[in-house]
Amino acid sequence: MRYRSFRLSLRFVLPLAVVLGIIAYTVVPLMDSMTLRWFMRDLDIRSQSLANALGDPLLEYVPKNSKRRITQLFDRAVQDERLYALAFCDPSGKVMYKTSTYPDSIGCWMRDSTEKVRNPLVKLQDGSVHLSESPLQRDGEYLGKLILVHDMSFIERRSSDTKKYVISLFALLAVVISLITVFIAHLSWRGWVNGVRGLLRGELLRPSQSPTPPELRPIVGDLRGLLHEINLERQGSSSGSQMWDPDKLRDLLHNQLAGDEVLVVSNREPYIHVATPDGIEVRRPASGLVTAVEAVMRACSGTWIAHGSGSADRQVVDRNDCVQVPPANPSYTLRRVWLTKEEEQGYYYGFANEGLWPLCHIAHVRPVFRSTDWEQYVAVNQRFADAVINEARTDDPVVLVQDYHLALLPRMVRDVLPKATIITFWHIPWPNSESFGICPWREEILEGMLGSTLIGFHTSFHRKNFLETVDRYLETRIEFEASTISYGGKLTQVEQYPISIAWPECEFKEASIEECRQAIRHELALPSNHLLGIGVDRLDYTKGIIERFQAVERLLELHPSLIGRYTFVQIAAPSRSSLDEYQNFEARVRSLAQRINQRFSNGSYQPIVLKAEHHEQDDLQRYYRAADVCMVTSLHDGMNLVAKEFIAARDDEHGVLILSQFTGAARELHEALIINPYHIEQGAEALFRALTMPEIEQRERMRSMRLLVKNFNVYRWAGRMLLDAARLRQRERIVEKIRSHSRTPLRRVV
Ligand code: ADQ
Repeated sequence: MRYRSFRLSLRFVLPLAVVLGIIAYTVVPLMDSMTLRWFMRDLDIRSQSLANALGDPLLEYVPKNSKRRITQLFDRAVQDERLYALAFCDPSGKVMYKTSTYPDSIGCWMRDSTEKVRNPLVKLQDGSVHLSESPLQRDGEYLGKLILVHDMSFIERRSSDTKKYVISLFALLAVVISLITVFIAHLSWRGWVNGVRGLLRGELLRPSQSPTPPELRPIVGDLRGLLHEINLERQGSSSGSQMWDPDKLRDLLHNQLAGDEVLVVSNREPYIHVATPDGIEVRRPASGLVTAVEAVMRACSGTWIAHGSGSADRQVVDRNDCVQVPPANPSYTLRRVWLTKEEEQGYYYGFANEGLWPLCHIAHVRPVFRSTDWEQYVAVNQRFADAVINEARTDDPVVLVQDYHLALLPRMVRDVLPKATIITFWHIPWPNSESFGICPWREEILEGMLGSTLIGFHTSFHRKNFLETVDRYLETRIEFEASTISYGGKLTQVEQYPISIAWPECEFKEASIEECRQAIRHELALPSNHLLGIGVDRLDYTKGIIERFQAVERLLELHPSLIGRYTFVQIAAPSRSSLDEYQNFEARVRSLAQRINQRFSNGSYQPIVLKAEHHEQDDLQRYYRAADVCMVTSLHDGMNLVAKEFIAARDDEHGVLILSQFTGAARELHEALIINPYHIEQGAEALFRALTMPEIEQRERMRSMRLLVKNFNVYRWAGRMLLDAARLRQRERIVEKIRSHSRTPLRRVV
C-alpha cells in the first residue's frame, strides 16, 4: 500500500520536477535576455525622442553659453522618473553642463580609456544605468553632444515582476500536467493490470471469450506459445531425464499403458516382399514415416496394418493376411490390407498424392481433386478402419494412425470403438486455413481427424495452422491455451511432437569414416582427396533437388578452382512414378544434371552424379560418412529425417549440413547452415562455406547437433505421444466411472 502511494506521488512529483527544471534552466534565462532586449530598444527610442525635444533649446542656449538656462532645462527634464541624469559635452570631449545626478565616472561616455566603444549598460553603485548620446549640430557645425542616462532599476523591477508571473503560470501548468499524467497513468495502469491479470488467468488466451486489447495482442500470442512450450517441457521432464531408448519405451507401455494393445495403421508397409528371378526379396521402402515408426514398433510389438503393395506380399502372409517382421528377428505382426488397382489409383495416387500432398506442401504444384478419387479415399479409409476393428482384441486399443492417407479413419474407428485411444500423426506440413480451404471435402477431412484422441504435428507452426483451420471451418470449441478441440461432445488434444530417428546403437564399428571416404571415392573413380557432397531423397518435387543442382552449378561458376575437385552425389529413390507430375519432375532432374555435367565435364570428371535408385540403409550410411557436406534443400518438409540421419552417421564430428529453412528440422538444428533453397546464390555460398569450413567449426556445430538428435530421438517422440495418450486415457476412464456411478440409482437409506 505504502509502495503504491509512493509510486503515485512519484508519478505526480516527477513531471512537476521536470517542468520546473525546464523553467529554471531554460525559460527564465531566455525570458531575461528577451525582456532586456525589448526594454533597451524602448530606451533607445525614448532617448532619441528626448534628445530631439531638448535639441532646439540647446541649439539656442549652447552658443550663448547660457549655463543657467541649460541647467534649468536639464533639471526639468530629469524630473521624469526614468531619466536619471543629463550632460552636455563640448566637441573636445569635456563635460560642459550636467545635472547634479550625473556620475563623474561616465565622463563623455562614448569611448573608454582603451578607445573601445562602451557598452550602453553601465553598472553604478546604486544600480545599472543606460547611456545614449545624441550629437548637436547647427548648419553642419558640430556643437557637442547630449548624453542621456536612464535609470535601469525600473527595468529590473519589471523584469522580476514578469518573471514571477511567468514562473507562477508555468508552475500552475506543471501541476495541471502532472495531475493529468497521474490520472491517465492510473487509468491505463488499471487497464493494463486488468489485461495482464486476465491474460494470466487465461481469459485473453481464449479468443472466443473476450476481445484482447490491441496493445496486449503481441504479448497474448507470445504468452500462448510460451505456456504451450512450458507445458510440453513439463511433460517432457516429467517423463524422466534419462535418455529415451527401446527399453524405456517398452517400460512406458507396460507401466503407463498397462500393456495395452498397440495397433499402428499406415498406407506404407515397413517391409515389402518382392518377387525377383532369384526368389523373394524383402525391401525397406524409402519413407521417413517407416524409418521412424518401425523403430517404435520393434520396441513395443503389437500389430502394424498397412497396404500390401509388394509383388510377393500375398505369398508370405498367413490366412489372416499377417506376417511376422522384421524377417531376421521377428518382433511384431504386419497385417496387410489388399487394394485393387482402381482403389490404389483413386485413394493413394489420386486423392492423397495429387490432392492432399500438394495442398499441404507449398511447392507450387496445383492440387487436383476429383470426386471419383474422393469416393475411393472414403472407401479405402473404411477398409483400413475395418482392419483395425477386426485386429483389435480389446474394446479400448491404442491406435496409432499415420499420415494424410488415412484422415477419415479416426472417426470411422471411433464410431465402432468409442473407448479406443486414437493417436493420429500428420507427417507432412499443415497449411494455413485459406490454403486448406481449397479442398472441396475440407469439413469431412477435419471431422474425420477429430475422431482422434490426440493429433500430432512436427512443429508448433503446423499445430497452430490446424487449430485455426478447424476454428474456421467447423463449429467447435477450441481452447488455444490447452490446445484442445471439443467437437460433438468429444475432446481432441492437438500437440507438436518433432519426429526423429533411432540413434545408431553400434556407433558404426564396421567401417571407419576414413574407410568409407576411400571406398566411396574409389567406387566413384575419384581421387582420395576429392571433395564430396551428398543428397538423399525420394524423387519428389518438394525436396528441392532442382534448386540443389542449380546451387552446385552456381558454385562452380563462382569458384572455377573447384571444377574437377568437387562432386555432388544425388541419391534419389523413385517415388509415385505413375503420376505425370513425378515423371515430368524426374525428367527435369535428369536433364538438368546432364546439362550441368556437359558444361563442366573435363575428362572423366562430372560435377553431378545422379543415382536414381533405391539404396539399402547400410549403403546410405556409407555415403553419409564419406561426404564432406550434406544438402537438404526441401521447398517444404514436415521434418526431414535425412538431415538427422547424416548427423547421426558422423561420429567423427565432421561434415557440414546445409539445411532448408522450410523444413521442420530447421527449427531444431540451428547449427546447420540454414538457407532459403529458392535463393540459388545463397545455396552456392553456403556450399562454398561448407567446403572451406575450418575443422574446429565443423566439430563444434556437429557436436551440438549430435547431442540434440541423440537425446531427442524417435523413442522420445513416440514416448511423449504415448505418455500423453496414457494421461488422456486415464482421464477418459475416470470420467466414464463418474458417469456410470451417476447412472446407478442411489440406494435408499432406511
Ligand atoms: P519423407 O517425405 O519420405 O517423409 P524424409 O523425412 O526425408 O522424407 O525421409 C526419407 C527417408 O527415406 C529417410 O529415412 C531416408 O533415408 C530414406 N531414403 C531417402 N532416399 C532413399 C533412397 N534413395 N534409398 C533408400 N532410402 C531412402 C515424410 C515427411 C517428412 C517427415 C517424415 C517423417 O515428408 O517431412 O520427416 O515423413 O515424419
